[in-house]
Formats: sequence, structure tokens, C-alpha cells
Amino acid sequence: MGTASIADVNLDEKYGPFINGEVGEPANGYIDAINAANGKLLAKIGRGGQEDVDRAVKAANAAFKDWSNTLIEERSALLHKIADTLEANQERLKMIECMDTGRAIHEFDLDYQLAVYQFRYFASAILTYEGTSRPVQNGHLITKKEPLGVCAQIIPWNVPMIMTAFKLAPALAAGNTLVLKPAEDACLSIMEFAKLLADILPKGVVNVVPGYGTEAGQALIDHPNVHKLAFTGSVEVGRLVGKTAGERILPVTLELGGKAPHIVFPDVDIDRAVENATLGYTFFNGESCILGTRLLIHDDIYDEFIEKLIARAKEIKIGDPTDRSTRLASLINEKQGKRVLGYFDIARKEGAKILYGGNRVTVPGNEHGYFIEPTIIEAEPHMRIAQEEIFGPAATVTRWRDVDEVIEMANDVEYGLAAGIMTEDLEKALDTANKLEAGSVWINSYFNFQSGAPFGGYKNSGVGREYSQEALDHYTQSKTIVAAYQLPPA
Ligand code: TXE
Repeated sequence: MGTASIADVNLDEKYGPFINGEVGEPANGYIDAINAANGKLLAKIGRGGQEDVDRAVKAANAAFKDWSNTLIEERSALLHKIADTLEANQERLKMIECMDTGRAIHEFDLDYQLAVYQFRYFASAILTYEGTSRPVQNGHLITKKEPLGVCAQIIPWNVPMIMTAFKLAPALAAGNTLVLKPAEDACLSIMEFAKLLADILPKGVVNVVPGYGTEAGQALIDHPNVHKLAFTGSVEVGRLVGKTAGERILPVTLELGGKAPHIVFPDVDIDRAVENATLGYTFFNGESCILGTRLLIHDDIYDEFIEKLIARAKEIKIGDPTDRSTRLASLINEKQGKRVLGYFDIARKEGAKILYGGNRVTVPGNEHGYFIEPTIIEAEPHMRIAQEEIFGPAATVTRWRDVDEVIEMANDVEYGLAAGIMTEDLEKALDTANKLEAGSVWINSYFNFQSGAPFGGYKNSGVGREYSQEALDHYTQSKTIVAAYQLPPA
């Protein structure tokens, strides 16, 4: 299938919860799913509640025994089939996700590539995820990895298919069943994907209950028959999920916010560095926890770098999300739009200087959307604008002179998800990378995702790692069996 257009997406009128292989009626009615840019009704999504979650958890528990006992070769083949199906249907799903989130359509090429890779990676990784077996004195020792049971997985709205793949692929590969609660603000691509899964996976292995966080989400994390909690979203809700896991002694993984530093050394090719920095703060519409939103630029090149950074920002095309030439489009909703503009006001009050941008833009035919200019703000490191997650296409810029000083600046935030470094001196780059408090450090190439590279946060950015073999550890528990050949003598 070629590039899809709006006319091709052909949405259902309603998307109830996907439970036990079927789309059903939600217990509490429906919520409107709105096109983020033009405000038009796209479809209705189920407003999941306790009753739907009960049914979903029951279905996942019923499916667990058979699924966990399937041969790993079979599970691997099914994960490849999911990847094939996602690839075959990607153009339509990308367009649905573009309209639902408001993000520019061209970005979804990366989203779906990462999602497909994720299923393929775990299809392979599970085949080599072995326990051990060795003779011991008068017997034999076996260690094995067992799945946990039913996983409750909650994801946000910014990159729905990436998040779904990050959660589903390792959990399924390891032999778990699951209930996914996508975000109320953007879940149509996931509801469509769930229908495709009905033809691939046994009933009940994957269940999807859409709805509000305080209703479907809360009911899911509180459910007594789930065995693992996995969450991506705000720190605030992450704490709540972590607290629930603590009270119930459940394993938990949390992927929360970020405020990544992107350090520019004076030896860089400035044009290339500006390009990489621009990608780093504007991709994903600025709505991602991994963005390089704190640009720390060496004093020697600061003025020239800023001049070019502003010139580059001016070239960025803000427009209709479905137009392939658009580079920045609409934020998800009014709440996020006001939050981002509110941060610009905070910055002004703090005495930070908005060097470029800072405004909402109107895109004809899309007046409902919150289109925000790429925004460059000169700020002191301690200011709120340089400390808190904005979740919009904005970066702070700050000068530095001394390497120790910039490392301290880079680490002086509550988050530690990602970081970037630009220099031609690899020794300096690696030394700096070793000193940064961040789960991922990208040198000279921001967003350089590689399959198998653990992804997750230091500090308040979370607990646990996804995207890698480590994720299998988070979806399994180890069992040790020590077998003696005979009973000890009486
Ligand atoms: O997140 P929430 P929101 C950050 C970003 C953004 C801010 C708020 O800074 O501006 O969070 O976004 C579900 N029990 N990130 O309000 O509320 C909710 O339904 C169970 C960073 O959208 O955390 C959704 O499915 N679930 C982040 C999911 O949690 C609950 C990506 C995330 O929503 C719940 C998104 C509850 N009580 C936002 N309350 C990242 N790490 O990438 C809500 N939810």
C-alpha cells in the first residue's frame, strides 16, 4: 500500500474494549476521539471502567496457561507475524495516528520502523534467552526464566505505536498475557492494531481497554489479579503506579519524563551541529521525554551557533499534519498547548529571554490545533524553564566554558533519561558520557536508536529498561531448581 490519505483510513464509528479477541461494548459508554488539528470527530472510543477491566483481566488470566506453555519458536514466529502485519498496514495506521495526535505525518516513518524492529528484536531475543543447567555434587542445578502472568500496561498519547510495541513485544515474547490501557487522548491506531492481532494471537493474550486514567487506568493497576505493572507517562502518575506496586509487592517498570542536556563542544562543525540540535528539540513535535531540550553551548561558538539555530528554526515548516512537507504540527490538545505557552510566560517572568518563537500559530483549516513555533530561550540553568519538562518544541540555550562546569549543569536536574554530546574528539566525548547521569547518551547523532540498546531512565526518569534483553528480565522471574540424585542418608 502506498502513502495513505485521510480518505483511505476508513475508521469505525465506535471502538469498544478489545477483550478475549473481540471488540465489545464498554460498560460506561464512549468518549469522543477528536482530530487534534482540526477538532473534527474521528470516532468514539470506549470509556473503560471496572467492569471492562475485570473482564479483560479474567480473559488474560484464562489465556496465560496455554500461552506461557507455547514453544518459544512458536511465540517467536507469531511476533514476526505481528511485525509483518504492522508493516503491511502501516500507511493506514500512520495516517490514523497522525490525525489522532496532530503530529506531522512524515515523523511516523520512524515511529513505525521502531515499532516493527521492536517485535522483530524480541522475536529473535527470546530464542537465545536461556536458563542454565549444570551438574553439581550428587545432582543437578537448573535455573530457568518463567513469565510473570498478567501484565497491566499503561501508555501515553505522544507515540502510541512505539509505546505499544515497547510494552507488548517483550511481555509476549517472555510468555505473559496482558491488558493494555492506551491514552484517552490518542488510541485509535492501537484499537485498529488490536483488531489485526485478533487474527494472529490466541484469544485473551492481548486485551486493550481504552478510557480515562482515573477510571480504566486506576482499575487496572488496582486489580488483584494482575502480576506486573508497566507504565509510561508523567512522574506524578508514575509515583502512584510505583506506590501501588510497592503496596502489592508487584514488579514494576516506569518510564517517566525527561529534560535532556545536549552539550556542544567548541570543535564542532557548526552547521551540522545546528541541524542535529534542531532535530533533537523539534522531532516528535517536541512531545517526547527524550528530546534534547537543554542546549549547553561552549562560549567560543555560542553567538554563531545561536544565530544559525534561529535561522534554522525560521525555516521549519509548520502546517497541516497530513501534509508530508510539514515538519511541526499540532500539539495533542488544548491542555498541553496551554501548558507549553504557560511555560513561555514563566520563562519571561523568570528573566529568561525568548530569542525566537514563543507563539501559537494558526494553520488554515486547523484552527482547533495548538501549533507552536519552534522556540529558543536563553536561560540560566536553575530557572524552571531549564529544569522542568515542557513537552513542546522548545529548547533553552545556555553558555559554558569549563567541562566540569557543563557536566555539573547537565546533571543538575531531577531527570536522567537521555543526553547528547557533539564534538569531534571521541576521547572527550566518551569521558563526558561516562560522567552524565542519563540512561542513553547519543554522541554526534541524536535519537540514534539501536535495537538491543537498553532504554530507560536514571533518577526521576524511571525504573527499569525497555528495548533490550533487559526488558525480558523485567517480564520474567528466575526459578532455581536444585535436584539431588538421592535423599541424604538417614
Ligand atoms: O500524562 P499522564 P499526561 C509528561 C509530559 C506531559 C505530562 C502530562 O510532561 O506534559 O506528563 O501528560 C494514564 N492510574 N509525559 O497528563 O496523566 C493516562 O490515562 C492509572 C511524559 O497525558 O501520566 C495515560 O494512559 N493510569 C511521558 C497515561 O497514564 C493513569 C509521555 C499517561 O498519562 C492514571 C506523556 C491513574 N490514576 C506525558 N492517571 C513520557 N514519559 O514519555 C493517568 N493515567
